[in-house]
Order: sequence, then structure tokens, then C-alpha cells
Amino acid sequence: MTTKRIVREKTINKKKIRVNVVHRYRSDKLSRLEYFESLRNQKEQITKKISNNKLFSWREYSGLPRTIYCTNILFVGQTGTGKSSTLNHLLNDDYMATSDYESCTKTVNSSEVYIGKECYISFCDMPGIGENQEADKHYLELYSRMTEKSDVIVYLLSADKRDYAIDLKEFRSLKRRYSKKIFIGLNGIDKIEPISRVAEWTGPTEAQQINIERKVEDIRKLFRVKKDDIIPFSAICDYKLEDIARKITDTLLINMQSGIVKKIHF
Ligand SMILES: Nc1nc2c(ncn2[C@@H]2O[C@H](COP(=O)(O)OP(=O)(O)O)[C@@H](O)[C@H]2O)c(=O)[nH]1
Ligand SMILES: [Mg+2]
Repeated sequence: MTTKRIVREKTINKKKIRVNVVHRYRSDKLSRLEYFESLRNQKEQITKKISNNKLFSWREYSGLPRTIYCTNILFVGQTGTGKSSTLNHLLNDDYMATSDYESCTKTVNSSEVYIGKECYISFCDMPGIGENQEADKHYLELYSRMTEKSDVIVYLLSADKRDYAIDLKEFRSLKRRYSKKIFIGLNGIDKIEPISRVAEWTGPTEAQQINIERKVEDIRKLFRVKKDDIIPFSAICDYKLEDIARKITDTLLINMQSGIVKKIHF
């Protein structure tokens, strides 16, 4: 696979945002994972819909104006919820830095996946909130500007947490503005009790499954969302990531059909 890393400045509402971008030129060799097929299988449909939307010219490579069409998928949520891990596993990559002891996504990282010759999906890994107030101020402003221009927002929650106060506040504010394009990814279901410390985790035990369902029900009530808008999965164990890919595709297509997505790029 040919990839190219660049840093690009995007101007949103007259302010510049630095975005690290990785380009992939051969999308058909992108991933061995079957679930990604769901995006590629609908390539025609997505390409057509993206093409109907706003276009912009891009002179970065050849120096000649080129028309590129793009749609944005954002991964948001608290630090450590697995945003970067989810993207790496979803795209079969290790481009996004992850860490088990510190937050390491300080700016927007974007993986641009070409689904047509001049048409791509941009998967944006956002910095995590909830680390400290000063950083949150900056990151929430970034969220606000990026979400406006996005087509799908995946809000990640950690399945093994109990206190979702910070998430509730931010999620509600996003949901109010973008109710049709946001859903919850409940990551880390391998850590739901009772955990076996011996065996390698390949899927939930019966006892874990019961607790996962309970957790989904609690989240549904707390966040006031439909059950379908909560996708339990495990990024690290590569479990049910296909559900995330499917939900992204569905959300993308629904939004494009309903005309919510008007501006496709910034
Ligand atoms: N057990 C488990 N750990 C995970 C899972 N997803 C991410 N992690 C771990 O959680 C830590 C934070 O992940 P990261 O992707 O950096 O989170 P981010 O800050 O949201 O980007 C890393 O140590 C990951 O290995 C998961 O599904 N299960
Ligand atoms: Mg990260």
C-alpha cells in the first residue's frame, strides 16, 4: 500500500487548524478485514453522493488544480477511551499513536481513504477530552469546529467506567446539534466483569454478555439514545469492529440522503 504523510492546515471559520494527514493511494488494498468491505461495497453509492456535494480544488501534488470530493468521520470522546486504537484496527494500520499511560493525540490526525479516484473518506482521530480544564477548553473548541463540517461523529465511551459525567455534558451538547449523525461506540467490552485473567479473550462469556446488555441499557437511559445508537465492541480484541464500520456507513448514507450533509469539506 502506498501511503504519504503530510501536515495540512485547514481553515475553519477563518481559523487555521493543523491536521496531520496520511494518504492512501490504493484503497482496494487497504484492508484485509472483511468488515471494511461494507464501505467498499457501497462505493458507487457513496461516491455518487459525495460527488453531488460541495467540491474543492486541491493543488498539493501536481501543482495543477484537481477536484477532490471528501466526507469526514470524526472519532471523539474522553482520553483513553480507545479512539486511536479503534481507527488503527478499523483501518488495519498503526498510524495513530496510542498509549496506556498518557494522552498522545494532541492534534487532529486524519487517515484519508480513497474510495474512488478523486473521492475519499477522512477518518479523523481527535484529541481526547477530560484530562485537564485548560486542554479541554482548547479541544472542545476544536470539536465544535470540526463537528460542524463532519458527516458522522463516533462518540467513544469506555465500557468499564462508571462515571460518565464529562461525557454526558459533551455528548448532549453534540446530540442537540447533530442528532442524526452521532452514535456511541462502547469500547473495551473485553474489560467488563467477570474478567478471566487467564484465558485470551475471544468474545464475551455468558456472564459478561449479561453485563454488557445491562451496560448498554444503562447507557441508553443515561444518554437518552436509541439502543441502535450504542455499538458495543472491543478495538484491541478486534471484536465487533464490523458493527462500527456498518453503523458508520449507514449513518453516512442516511445523512447524505436526507440532505443534512451539504458542505462536504473545509
Ligand atoms: N482492554 C482493552 N484496552 C483497550 C481497548 N481499546 C483501547 N485500549 C487501550 O486503552 C489505552 C488507550 O487507548 P488509545 O487508543 O490511546 O485511546 P485514545 O486516547 O482514546 O486515543 C491503550 O493502552 C489501548 O491499548 C479495548 O478494546 N480493550
Ligand atoms: Mg488518541
